[in-house]
Amino acid sequence: ARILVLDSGAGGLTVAREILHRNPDVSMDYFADIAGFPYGTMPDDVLIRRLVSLVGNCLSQRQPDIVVLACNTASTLALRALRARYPTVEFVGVVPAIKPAASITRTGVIGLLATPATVNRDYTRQLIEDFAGNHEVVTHGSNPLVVCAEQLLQGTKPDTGILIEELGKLRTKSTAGSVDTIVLACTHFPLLLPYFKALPSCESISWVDSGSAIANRVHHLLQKLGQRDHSHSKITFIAAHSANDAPPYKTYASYLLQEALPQY
Ligand code: DGN
Repeated sequence: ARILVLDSGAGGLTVAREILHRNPDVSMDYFADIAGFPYGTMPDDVLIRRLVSLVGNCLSQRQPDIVVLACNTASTLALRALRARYPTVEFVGVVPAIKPAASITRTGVIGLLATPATVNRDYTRQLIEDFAGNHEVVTHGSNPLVVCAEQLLQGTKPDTGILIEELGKLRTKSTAGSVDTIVLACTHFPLLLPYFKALPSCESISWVDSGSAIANRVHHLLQKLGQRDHSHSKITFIAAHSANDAPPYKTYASYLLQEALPQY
């Protein structure tokens, strides 16, 4: 079975890493829509049209059995439209991990860090209503953190001042107590996790993301589809890019191979 992993850039790599870890012999196409980056500030109707057309092109060119929409901004908006348009494909969406966070928090205050679009979506509000229980959930939509994560893969270390400022905007919103659990609800953000964890103000924070749950879901679907490819994983990188943006395949590949497949 072939799987397609799609994001606006490098964020989906954090999901791809977990998928490869759990399913080492999968054949994967990684699609980075660099020309559409960032999704977090794109109008909803534009983003839906863009995704329906991109996915359509990928389906005809690469014939994936499973499409992982490795982007919270896209999944909280367009999953329904994509499933309706391409009913024979298995879509796996990546959405904020509110439910696991609700089982971890001790202070009863959860921070949701995502893109500006994701924090404002009805889908996200519904997730909070359904799964946060009595806990308080404070949110912050940050585009600067998405940019920091992209730049990190281009070799620029994140500016600690920006990390502190963006986390501060989240944490100061709580009224009931202090945030002890932060949901990384943008697939770019786990790239920044080592830098978040190194901040003195973050020593006691629990960090939650959706990566391993998505990897398990893909594993289950691969078993259901029943086709296995008993060779080493094959990863192909594809990018929608404008003439000025060189697709950073090499960086993507080295990130994935080092982090997910240390035996290579
Ligand atoms: N990685 C995407 C997400 O999970 O929401 C957003 C990145 C972006 O394009 N802003």
